[in-house]
Amino acid sequence: MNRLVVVSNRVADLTRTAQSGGLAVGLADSLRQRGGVWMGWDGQTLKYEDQPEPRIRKIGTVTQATIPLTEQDYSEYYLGFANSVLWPLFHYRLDLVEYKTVFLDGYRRVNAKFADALMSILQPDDLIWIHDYHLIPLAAELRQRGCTQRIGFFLHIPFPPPEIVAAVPRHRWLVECLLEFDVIGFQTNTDRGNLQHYVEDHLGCRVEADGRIKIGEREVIAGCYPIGIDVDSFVEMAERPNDEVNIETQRREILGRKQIICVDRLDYTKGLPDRLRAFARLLELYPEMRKTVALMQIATPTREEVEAYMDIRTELEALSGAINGRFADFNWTPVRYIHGIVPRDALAALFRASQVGFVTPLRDGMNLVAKEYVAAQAAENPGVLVLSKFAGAAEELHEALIVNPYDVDDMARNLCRALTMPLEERQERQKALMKRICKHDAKDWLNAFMAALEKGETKRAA
Ligand code: ADQ
Repeated sequence: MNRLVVVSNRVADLTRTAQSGGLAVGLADSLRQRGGVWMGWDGQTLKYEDQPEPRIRKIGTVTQATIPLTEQDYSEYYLGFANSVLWPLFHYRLDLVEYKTVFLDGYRRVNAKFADALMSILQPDDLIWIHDYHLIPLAAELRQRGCTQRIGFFLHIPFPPPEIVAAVPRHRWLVECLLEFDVIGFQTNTDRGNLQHYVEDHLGCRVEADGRIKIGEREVIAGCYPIGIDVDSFVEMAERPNDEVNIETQRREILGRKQIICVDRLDYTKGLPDRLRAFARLLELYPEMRKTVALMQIATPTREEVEAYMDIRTELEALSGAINGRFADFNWTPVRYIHGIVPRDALAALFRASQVGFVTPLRDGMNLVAKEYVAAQAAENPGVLVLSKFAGAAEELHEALIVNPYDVDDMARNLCRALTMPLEERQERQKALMKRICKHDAKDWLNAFMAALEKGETKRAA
């Protein structure tokens, strides 16, 4: 088996059990199973440029190779082009894009730096798998340095329609860079279709029926590989007794109260404010629900230096305070807002102890929380997943209650339906959902992508 070299902006800390961020969680699960090298930024920022000689560290089956960035790189590449241009734009939020020319310079510079570092550790038979929007030009940079190994790319976030991509400064260059990869993986068919439309409309390329894109003599595979979770290990964590969660659950059971659980990185794409408004609307439309249900929102801060992220935090704190101010009683707090990271085993136990998983992003590549919530449920008495139609996961998880995250009344009605759903219907939905997340789990994602990268296969095994 060829050595797998994975590259992403950051490498996950494989020694920690608490991890937030879908890429870190999804990749850590997959890479531990196969073994290989994981290269990325070490999270350090230096004042001045340093030789990008990667620092090597072995953790179990994975060798980590990390490099630092300068403060200028961090500001222009990471906060700038990646998170103030590509992230909002690829999530259809043109209103939040903030572009400066130096951002693009920084983006190109850091991709060149990654390429230099990677070239120093590559072996001739390596397979290279690059992840996410931070590193779109990396294959082009590697090719310029003489790299001949096969290179794949997986986009964890959505790929928007051509008219939105066209708002990216130098969008044609960006997509041409993407086409330097041998395999381009997307979360959904919608995303893959959007790339195909772009290359047909803007680059005049031919797209074959099986998704191969012809570029002169070359052929690129554009495929749909929905990311999954390590279902078995999540089930095992959810079933393991957790004293703290159990005490809290028993208290709720005595009081006859249900719990709606929400877990996200604190990000404007996750639809948190309208979600809280929908919960308030539930209490307004169905007064009988008051004191019978509480919503727990766990939100971990990210990218706090970007202005739009500061705004969302302020908005959310004000909203949860306002809902509690309006509805709370001396013995009932409707919204519990936890600003931080929860260890994965506690998270799994909390999912299992919650009657509704409420996942309402305005736009999301996949959304692993939705799959984790399903994995954590007890088959004999499962909770109900209420899921945004704009999460990539909605393309697979049809048996969830699918909602429009912009329509507060629709979400409130579906929350009520979830909270009052008969046991038999809950069991049927859970059974079907569980089947789906097991079929497309972390291993299947890795195998399907690797089959394309190693052998050029365009079809997944049934
Ligand atoms: P994210 O946007 O980070 O991922 P998601 O897929 O939901 O979104 O993954 C978040 C992960 O972090 C989950 O495993 C979740 O349990 C964990 N997490 C989040 N908040 C947490 C908290 N407060 N405490 C503990 N754990 C927390 C990106 C894309 C997604 C895509 C993934 C994987 O934006 O669309 O699904 O990558 O490809």
